[in-house]
Amino acid sequence: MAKTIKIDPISRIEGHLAIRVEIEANRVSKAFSSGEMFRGFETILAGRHPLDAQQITQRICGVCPIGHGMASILAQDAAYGITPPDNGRLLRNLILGANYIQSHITHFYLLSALDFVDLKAVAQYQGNDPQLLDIKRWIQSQVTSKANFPGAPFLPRYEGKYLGSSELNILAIKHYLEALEMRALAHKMAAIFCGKIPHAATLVPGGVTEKVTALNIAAYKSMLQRLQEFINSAYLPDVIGVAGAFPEYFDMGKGCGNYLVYGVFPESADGSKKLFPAGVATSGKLTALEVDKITEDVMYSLYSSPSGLRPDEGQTNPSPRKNGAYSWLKAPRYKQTVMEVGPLARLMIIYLQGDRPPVNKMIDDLLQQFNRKPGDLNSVLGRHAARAIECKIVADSCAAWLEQLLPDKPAFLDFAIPARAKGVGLTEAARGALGHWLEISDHKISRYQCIVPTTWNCSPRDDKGNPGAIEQALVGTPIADDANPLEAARVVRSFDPCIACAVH
Ligand code: NFE
Repeated sequence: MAKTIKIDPISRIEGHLAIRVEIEANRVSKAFSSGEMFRGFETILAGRHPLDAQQITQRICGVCPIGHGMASILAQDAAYGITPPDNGRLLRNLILGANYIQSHITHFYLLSALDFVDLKAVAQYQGNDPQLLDIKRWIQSQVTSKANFPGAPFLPRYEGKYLGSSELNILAIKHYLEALEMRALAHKMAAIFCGKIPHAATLVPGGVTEKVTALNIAAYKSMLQRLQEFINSAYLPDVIGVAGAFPEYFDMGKGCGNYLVYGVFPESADGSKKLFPAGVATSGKLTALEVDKITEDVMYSLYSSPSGLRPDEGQTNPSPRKNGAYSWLKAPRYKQTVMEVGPLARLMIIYLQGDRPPVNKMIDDLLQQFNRKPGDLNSVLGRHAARAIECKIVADSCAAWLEQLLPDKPAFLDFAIPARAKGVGLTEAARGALGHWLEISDHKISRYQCIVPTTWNCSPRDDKGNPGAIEQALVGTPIADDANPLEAARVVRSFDPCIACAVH
């Protein structure tokens, strides 16, 4: 008989997620992913001035506000029929690029690393690094502490196999501490061009309101160089170190194998050429994105709105006591098929297109190092590696975009808001494909629908009963100890879920 384990809440992610798994013969046989709160941003937006949208939607999340601001101004660009000047396009890339770097470093070190790194190893530390000595003293004091939660926020934890080498553990803990500084630095770097972060002030339809000056280019550049050093000397090697110590995670967390990318970081004036191109890969076959094939099912979601609607006709009617429903997330589908979104999806589209040799080489080198095949990237380690490789690609591209800025030239253009209009803003937030669908009537927002990366990845079952991407990735996961379902937590965290976004 199946045994049920509930991880609720799953910690070290954004927002409130409950995972319920059924275990048979020490493996997950079924999984259910539940977003546990309703937020209602789409409802809040109805009746508002269209220019409120990029401010209000950024409040969906403190981690990826730039993604939401960007989707919102892209939807307005489309509705108003405007295209930003080159400076505006480049500043948008630089602001979003800084947000990606911040988000990926945060995810690996501050959210995921403690799934693999043994913090207790610092008790063996014999060196004289003041930060490590502080942590060592803190760990030692916690052993004898009478506090209610001795060791919080790091302990208690699921017990299981962690990194064995104390040298690697101590290096990783040092990088964990550095990552706190690096994420702050990436935030400061974004704020050079977006005024403040989180919740940028300068993102507007038609471009970006911050000026391009030699001074702010130089400031961004100096911060970017430090971040590039950290990515090259810590982040990438640490992911390789984890892969070397836990190679079995190339075989765990295998998802649906279908990838969806809207495309992001325009590199041509009309936006048609992108650093990460749009595309769909279904079982290894590439096709062009058809936006009107996206729908949202709600049979198992806590909404009374009709199921299977396209987002441009979407509705959000909460129904907290709906029978049989188990999540506040809707279930987005592309051609009624489950899709994974995120850094792995973005790299897989480039890899399958095959026209970017340096990116393919980075992926092939990684696979060769671990004697693995491209299909093995569909795994826990594949997602962590894709995020780290992407972080490097984005940081290096930011350096190139900086060089293309034209100081003292305009970064936005003027526009008029029509009485009636529709616009779709498709971009990629750090966690994957993000779309905002806007409708304006009588100069006000009459409909606003968001389909968010984690809504794709963490969705419940659809109307046909097909489990969502994370639900599928959990099936087959071996669980060595029911009381410490560390393996399941590692699978879920590899997707970098943000439920605050997903329920929006
Ligand atoms: Ni709240 Fe977000 C990103 C968006 S994820 S973090 O990245 O959009 O659903």
